[in-house]
Amino acid sequence: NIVKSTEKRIQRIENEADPEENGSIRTEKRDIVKAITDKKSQNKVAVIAEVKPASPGKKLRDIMPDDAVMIAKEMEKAGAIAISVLTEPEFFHGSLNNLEAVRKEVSLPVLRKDFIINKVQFNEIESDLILLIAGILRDNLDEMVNLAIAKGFEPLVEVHNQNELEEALKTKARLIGINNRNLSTLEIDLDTTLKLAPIIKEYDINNNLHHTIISESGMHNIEDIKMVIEAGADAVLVGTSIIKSGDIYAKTKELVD
Ligand code: IGP
Repeated sequence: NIVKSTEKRIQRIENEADPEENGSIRTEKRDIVKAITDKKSQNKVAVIAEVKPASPGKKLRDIMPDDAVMIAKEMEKAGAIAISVLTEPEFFHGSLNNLEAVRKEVSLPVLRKDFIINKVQFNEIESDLILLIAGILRDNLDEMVNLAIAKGFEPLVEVHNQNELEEALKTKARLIGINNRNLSTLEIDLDTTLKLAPIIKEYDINNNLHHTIISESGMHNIEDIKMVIEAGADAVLVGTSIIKSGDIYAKTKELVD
C-alpha cells in the first residue's frame, strides 16, 4: 500500500540526509490565495491543473521533466492559477524532477502532490504548497501543519469526511481541500463537496475566519465545476480530464473561462 511504500522512500531519504540540513528552504513563495481571488474577480474559474502521469492501476501518460514543463506551460497559458505536480513514484509515476523542472519554468504557485507522512520530506524539495492528507496523518495533522508552515510551505489540508474536516479546522491551515475521491475505494462522489463546503462556510462565519476551499478530483466538464462552486468551493483541482484530453491548452481553457 501507499503508506508502506512511502515509509520505504523515507528510509532512503533519512539514509542520505545531510545531518546539517535542517534549516528552512528559503525562497520567495508564490501566493495562491491572491491568485484565486484575482481569478474569481474576473468571473473565471480558479483551476489548479495537475501534472499527473498515472493514478493507481491506470496509466494516463508518460511524463518526464521536459514533458512536464511543456504541459505546465500550456496550463499556465490557458489561465490555470496554479500547477499541482505528483511526486509519488510508485502508484502515480510522479517524480521530484518533474516538480523541480516545472517550478523553474513556470511562474505560477506549485503544489507538491504526494503522501507526506514524515517531516524529513519537507527537506526534499522546494514547492509553494504542500499537500497534507488528514485521513493519513490523523493525530499528527496539527503538528505537521505547523512544521510545514515553519518551513515556509503553504499547507493544503485534504479531507474526505466530516470528522477529518473538523480536525482540519482545528489547525492553522488556510486552505482546505475536499477530495471527492475516497482514497480507499477510489470512488468519486461530487456530493462530498456539496456536503462539506457549507460546513466550512458556517464555521468561518461563526468564528470570523476565512478558509479557501478547493474541491479536488473527478471533475470533467463545466457542469461538474459549476456544481462545486455553487456549493462554496473557491477553486478546483483537476488532473485526469486535462491530462487525458488531446489538447492540454484547450481543455484547461474550457474549464477556466
Ligand atoms: C486530481 P483527478 O480526478 O482530476 O485526476 O484528481 C487530484 O485531485 C487527485 O490526483 C488527488 C490525489 C490526492 C492524488 C487528490 N488527492 C492525494 C494523490 C494523493
